[in-house]
Amino acid sequence: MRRAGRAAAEMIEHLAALLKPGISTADLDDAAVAWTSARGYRNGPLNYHGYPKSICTSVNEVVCHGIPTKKLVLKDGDIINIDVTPIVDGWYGDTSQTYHVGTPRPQAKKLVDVTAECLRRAIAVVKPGARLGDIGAAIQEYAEANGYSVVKDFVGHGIGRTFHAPPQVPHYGKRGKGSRLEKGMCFTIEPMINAGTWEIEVLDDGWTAVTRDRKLSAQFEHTIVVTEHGCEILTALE
Ligand code: EYF
Ligand code: CO
Repeated sequence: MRRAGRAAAEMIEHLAALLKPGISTADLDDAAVAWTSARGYRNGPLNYHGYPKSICTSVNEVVCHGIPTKKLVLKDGDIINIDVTPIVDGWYGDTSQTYHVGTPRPQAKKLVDVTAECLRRAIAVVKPGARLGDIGAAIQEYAEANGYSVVKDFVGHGIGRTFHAPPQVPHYGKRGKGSRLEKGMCFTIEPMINAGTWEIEVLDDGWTAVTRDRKLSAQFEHTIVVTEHGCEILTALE
């Protein structure tokens, strides 16, 4: 899992360096395929439940599972979440980050910064004996204190030799509630935070989740493992 997590972190850093106005999300998918195949890795999303591409690219009001396409050319001021899951010797490493394209817009900057802080606060509460509700509460309290809402339709998940395993990890909840965490558990935390309503719709392509009010959404994701006294972020470079 350390190797898979490190691969995911290096892969997303590689793709982020390509971001600029004028690049299409299909260009990012092509670069992802080149990066993984050069190393003998595969991409978890490709053909997963029939998903047609190797990464997810979710722009502006897209909450998650945006499908890379030549038709979507990034422009100055956009935000884009890139979500990668390389498979290394059968192990999955899943991470995503939201980036500004060109010059950040102030409202987008606040949303992206708050979402990153939601993930940091969630990771900070992870240790043996903590509960899943402690993770959700850390995210929900900080997001709502900043006037944002938490997406409820998608959750973090156990991960290892399969992409999605128990437990489900909601990004909302109550402290002291839910299952207890145990040393050795590997799972993702991947809060999706909306500028407006928490409600989402899925577009006619059957994959792309967008905010119901078409306001901005941001997401950050890490794969972590619970350790004796806390946790290790497997998808961080440092
Ligand atoms: C069955 C999918 C299935 N799921 C998760 C499957 O990186 C991910 N999360 O952090 C992630 C990426 C993909 C994914 C790509 C495809 N799927 C998506 C939506 C609905 C669904 O229903
Ligand atoms: Co992911």
